[in-house]
Amino acid sequence: MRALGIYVTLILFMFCYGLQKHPDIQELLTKFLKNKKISWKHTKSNLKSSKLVNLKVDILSSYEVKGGIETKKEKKCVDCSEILRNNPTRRNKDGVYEIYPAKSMKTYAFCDMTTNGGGWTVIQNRMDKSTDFYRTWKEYKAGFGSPSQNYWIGNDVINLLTKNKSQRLRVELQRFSGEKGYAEYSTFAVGNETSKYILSVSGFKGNIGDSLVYHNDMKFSTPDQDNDKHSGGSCSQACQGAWWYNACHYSNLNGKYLGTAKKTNKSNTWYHWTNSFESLKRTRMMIRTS
Ligand SMILES: [Ca+2]
Repeated sequence: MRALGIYVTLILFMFCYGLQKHPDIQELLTKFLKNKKISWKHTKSNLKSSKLVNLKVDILSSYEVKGGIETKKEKKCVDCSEILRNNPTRRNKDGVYEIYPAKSMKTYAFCDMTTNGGGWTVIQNRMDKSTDFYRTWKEYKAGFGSPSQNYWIGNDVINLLTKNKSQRLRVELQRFSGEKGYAEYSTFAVGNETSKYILSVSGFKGNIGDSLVYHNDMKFSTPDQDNDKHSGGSCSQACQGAWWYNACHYSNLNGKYLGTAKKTNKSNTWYHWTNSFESLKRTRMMIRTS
């Protein structure tokens, strides 16, 4: 369709100059097309006299446009680190990007292109209580929320992004006092649904304490699916979240968002930072190929 559009434009252009000599037209067209992102060549011309007496002529001419408009096709990238590798101009441009965790699977992720060199795919983000995180297995599998605000990218996506290559996990937290802290793990992987999205995590460093090692090798649990080590009931239901519960937790980042620094194991909390189940103001989990 685009090629047709250009073709029609050229024909009209030629009629505007229909009374000039043909080589002039060609020259004009050459000038006209010189800076266009298309290549062209003249194919044929016909002269037809319409009024023999004063030698007024119409010139019919057709041009073939070769090639087309240049459209830059972005490569389909698996995650934010690949986006940054392919296009270094994205550095420091945080935002929502299209990613392809698998060939036929497109999703949207928030990319942190700034922190420690950037290239982080955010898999969890919480900033206020507008999004409910007390959700079913199916919802955690598929993901929910909005990448630029509160969201969980989805367990299937996390599995796809971590199954073939080693990923680093960075957890960033903020208290209601404003204080910020982080933890980084040198390896992080989540199994597939058959494994119940089992967690493998190791290599802690950071300034908020390690509240995830207790959850290493644990399966994911949601209110409607109890895969935890607590035989007396459902950790997910008791702690109002969805996590890799043991019996039950030292971290519960998908727990209730309370909006105050209240201390309860039902809240979105990271025990070893404050030695309590203090509810947090902001939480973010993001991964990157190391
Ligand atoms: Ca249980």
